Amino acid sequence: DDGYRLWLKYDLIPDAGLRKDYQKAAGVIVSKGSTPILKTAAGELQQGLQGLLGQSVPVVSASKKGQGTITLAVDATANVSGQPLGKDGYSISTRSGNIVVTGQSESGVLYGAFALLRQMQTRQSLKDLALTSSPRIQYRLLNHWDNPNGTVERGYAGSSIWKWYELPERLDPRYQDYARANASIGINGVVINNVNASARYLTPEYIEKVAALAGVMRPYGIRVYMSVLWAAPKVIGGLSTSDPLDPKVKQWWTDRTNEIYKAIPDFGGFLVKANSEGEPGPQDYGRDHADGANMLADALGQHDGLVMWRAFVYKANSNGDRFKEAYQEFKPLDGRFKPKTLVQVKNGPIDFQSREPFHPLFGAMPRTPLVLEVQITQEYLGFATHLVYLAPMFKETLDADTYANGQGSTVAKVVDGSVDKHAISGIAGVANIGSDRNWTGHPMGQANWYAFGRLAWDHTLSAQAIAEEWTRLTLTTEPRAVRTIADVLVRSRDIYVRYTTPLGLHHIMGQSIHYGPEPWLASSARPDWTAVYYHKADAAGLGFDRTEKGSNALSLYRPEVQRQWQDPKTCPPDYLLWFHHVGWNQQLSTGRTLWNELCTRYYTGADSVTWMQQQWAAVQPQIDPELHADITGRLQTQRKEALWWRDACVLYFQTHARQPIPAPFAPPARTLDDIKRLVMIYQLR
Ligand code: BDP
Repeated sequence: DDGYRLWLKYDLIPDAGLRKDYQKAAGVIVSKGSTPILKTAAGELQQGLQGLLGQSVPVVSASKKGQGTITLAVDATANVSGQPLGKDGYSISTRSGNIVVTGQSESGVLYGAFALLRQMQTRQSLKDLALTSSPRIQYRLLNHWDNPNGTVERGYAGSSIWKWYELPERLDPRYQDYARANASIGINGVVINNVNASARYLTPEYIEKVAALAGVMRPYGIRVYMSVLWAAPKVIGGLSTSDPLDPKVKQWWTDRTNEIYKAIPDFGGFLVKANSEGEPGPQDYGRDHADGANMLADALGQHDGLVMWRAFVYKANSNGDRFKEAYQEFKPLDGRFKPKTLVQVKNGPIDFQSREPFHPLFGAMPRTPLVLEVQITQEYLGFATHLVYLAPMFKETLDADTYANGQGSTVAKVVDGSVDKHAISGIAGVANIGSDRNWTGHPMGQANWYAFGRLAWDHTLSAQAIAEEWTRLTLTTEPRAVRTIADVLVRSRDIYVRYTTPLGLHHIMGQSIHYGPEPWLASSARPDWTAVYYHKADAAGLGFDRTEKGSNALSLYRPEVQRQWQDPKTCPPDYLLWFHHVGWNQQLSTGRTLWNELCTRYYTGADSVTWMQQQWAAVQPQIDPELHADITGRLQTQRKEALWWRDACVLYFQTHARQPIPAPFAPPARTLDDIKRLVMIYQLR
């Protein structure tokens, strides 16, 4: 198994009895309608059933009595619970022995068809089906950080899957496989290029190429979006300015937008990174983010498209606390954004670290719909080498309570629009997909793509349930192995945090590649790109004081949230060093001193990788040999590197704490210099 088929394997169901039941139920498909998306739904169902049941199931206009029939139809009212279906929702029911899949829209039918296949893939009964499901978030997008030259920013699975030099004439069959994988988990939009955008995509030549991709995505209910370079009017438009209030600039964007919609009538809209990390933006002309976003919204005019404006901003040479910057820039703009403009906010205030407190903008901009942006690609979580299942991390943010509108105003409910009654809602995941045969480099990275889609659809699903579902679809249906693997998945992110950044440490990774430890990093192009800026280790203790005695970033949260984190004695250990500078000998709620707790977490975290290896070894008989060997090898690397992280961090922090490694742990056998050399090698050009 080379992993190419992802969770859509559709191998023949070995249990002959079960297969027979399914075969009886799936004699023919009756599709009420023949639009492209409905055709896709019927085609996908046929393909899946062919594999699972080993029988070809015809699509007919009407079935005969006694034929097990699966009916596909758009019907917003016909649902099993008596509730009207939400936008793009579906329901699957058994009526007089036949299966009926209805969707609120064509896309809903397609999602229902995939859900029905999932029932069979996970060996559920098809008798008395009564499933209803509607997405809680309307725009469920992948963000590709893919460049025109084929590289992928922070991508670890080969190069970009888009072959710009072959488009629009040649359509790699992979594009369709990509679309079906996304549609099967409810993803309905794709930003095709990096937020550090090239102006190329706005030229007629590239619009044609993007249009060709859109043509492949369309029958799967997926719309394409573009990241745009703010300075494009200057770079390719021949204008002398990109000032959003300049009439010529406005006209230029309006013309480009019209051109795009002529080629791509269902174009999704624009994603913008502006005045961030050196990217140009409206502030270059004394304007603000709202001026920029609104100008693009005007350019979109009557077209059905969105502007997603990113809040990932921080100024060069800021002396304060980077934690606060996005909040300070964006909060005052609340209420200034035009309809169809959303502000896209990363899950945490710094930058996709392995654990961050939720971004304080969630709940702070009630008049602006906020898109939650998470990173599926593991930039700060071990690339495609470490097994880290991200659903627990996504859930941690989604379930965090902002208290914006009283208790229960979770980030998920801010994002899905229910807290502030927004008509539009969105969520974005930075894709971990590349040209590797198995799409994601680490085979288990597929689970992160999958989990993102499932949570974007329904944020109330648990990380555990998704892990089990994905494992059954992808690796094995044997119950014990499923339990073992799901257990490893669910615990993996916490294990990673323990051996890399326990207790709320953050941003102590290798500076140029963001891989491996570099807590000693003290000078860089900007202070907030160093590690010491964040951990603030000294002879007294460790951690960033963000209380009122320090940067007071804590004050950006509601009082209820502040109360959870403001006292170092009661602050949960996972967030401790995010908000406090804690004495080395300070006793924590765990009963250990800070120094002892820190060492304990590094050591037990690294040892837990051995546990993961053992668990993986135990399921070997149930797993495809090629796949098993692949992951076994990666786990060996992970163990080796967990030991680097452990040794680097305990040895480095020891230079400040000046205490021995506590029993029962053995001090590292190597020196800090040994480790520094290793880390240097990895960052050599
Ligand atoms: C950081 C990445 C950088 C991205 C940036 C962003 O290191 O490559 O361009 O985020 O989100 O995490 O814009």
